[in-house]
Amino acid sequence: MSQCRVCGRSVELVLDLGSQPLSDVFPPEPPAAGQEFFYRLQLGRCAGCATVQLLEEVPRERMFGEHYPYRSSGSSVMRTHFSDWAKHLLGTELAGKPDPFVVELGCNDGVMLGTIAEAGVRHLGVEPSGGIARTAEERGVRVLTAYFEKETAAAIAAEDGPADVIYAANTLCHIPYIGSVLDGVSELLTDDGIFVFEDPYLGDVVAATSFDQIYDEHYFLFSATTVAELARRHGLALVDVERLAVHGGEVRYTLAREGKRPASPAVAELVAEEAERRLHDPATLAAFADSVRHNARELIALLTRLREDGHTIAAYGATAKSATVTNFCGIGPELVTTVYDTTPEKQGRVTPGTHIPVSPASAFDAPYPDYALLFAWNHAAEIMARETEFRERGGRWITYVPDVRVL
Ligand code: DWN
Ligand code: SAH
Ligand code: ZN
Repeated sequence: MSQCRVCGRSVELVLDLGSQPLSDVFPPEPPAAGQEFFYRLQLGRCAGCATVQLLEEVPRERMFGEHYPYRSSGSSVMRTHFSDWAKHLLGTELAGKPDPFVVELGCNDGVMLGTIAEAGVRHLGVEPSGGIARTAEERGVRVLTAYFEKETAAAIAAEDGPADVIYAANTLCHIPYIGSVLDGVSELLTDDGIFVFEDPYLGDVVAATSFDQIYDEHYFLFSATTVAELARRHGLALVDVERLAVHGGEVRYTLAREGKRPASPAVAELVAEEAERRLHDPATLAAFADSVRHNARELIALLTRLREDGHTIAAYGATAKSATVTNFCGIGPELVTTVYDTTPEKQGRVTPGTHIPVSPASAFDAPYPDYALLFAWNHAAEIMARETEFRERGGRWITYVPDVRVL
């Protein structure tokens, strides 16, 4: 058993999703046997602090580097989400300060910091993936191409001084050396500054059986209960929580130095709700694991039956999440012929492990498949609003969240 990255106690297995490839490495063509990197995807729960986390670790350079393909700006809903947040910060935390400084971990293509840069506010994005870091720079964002950890934080503090706001979206849960990150945050933050991060919420993953939120890059499934404990261990306090609908359900956590800010009632309310529903109980998590196995069986049975009946099936959105689904269920090109996706860096390549060709989303109608498996289910509203003709021509969407359904 592995050791908890928060408290050091042992992590007990909750769900074994088997041998998996890297979720964001799309090979240019189907690799020869043995040429693709695989690791074991197992989710566990700490016997001490209850933090839900992966057991095994993939070296960070294999995941986040020059060719990391994810582009945050690929969704209009997410672009609005991040520009709204930047404007909120500009109008609240940053307003009235003489020369405020904002640091973002995992700024990706600058989807959030672009708005901060346009407002002329001092900022720095810390982004280890070189390709997307340059995209952010091209839009006027100042970027340090590095992994954020304690040493990086010390270097930033020495060069730029303390940060009023440190922000991380869908990034803190990607960093297994979380203690080093929290120490760095503590070192870099002004005395009354805030560290805000948003990540997929354990409560939503369990409620919706969204097991594709579990993959190499997602080391943690946080909750208010476990984040409060994480903060406490680093001289910080959880002072606010806000539930977000994006990416299938997330929580935005706000941390401040212990004793510096009063906690909003929302914190105690969410912690109480988690206790009430026994969110961290081994029995709850075991039931979640059963639901995952059930939904995976249902999905493979549906796809197999549709193919036997002579229907064509494609998929929509070559998400990192879908690597877990296709590899756990054994969904390859014989079941799903093509995955359509808007990301140039994924197109013309094949999906990790299962080697389904990825084609531009613009080719979805040439011709439409009978069924489209919605891998980007978290962007369902945005995608369905655009792809109305698929339905009009008799096409049907398939989802597997919260359960397997033809829509
Ligand atoms: O946590 C993470 C999140 C924020 O982003 C990272 N570890 C990696 C990545 O995860 P993902 O790939 O599962 O994220 P998305 O946002 O669900 O990916 C959507 C995919 O679908 C992208 O490849 C773009 C594509 N897409 C599309 O083809 N048409 C997306 C939209 C909205 C569309 O309309
Ligand atoms: N914030 C964006 C990107 C999320 S994808 C959004 O919400 O859409 C996760 C990002 O974290 C990637 O861009 C990856 O390169 C970055 N990342 C991974 N490890 C990191 C680390 N140690 N420090 C800073 N960024 C990191
Ligand atoms: Zn622990």
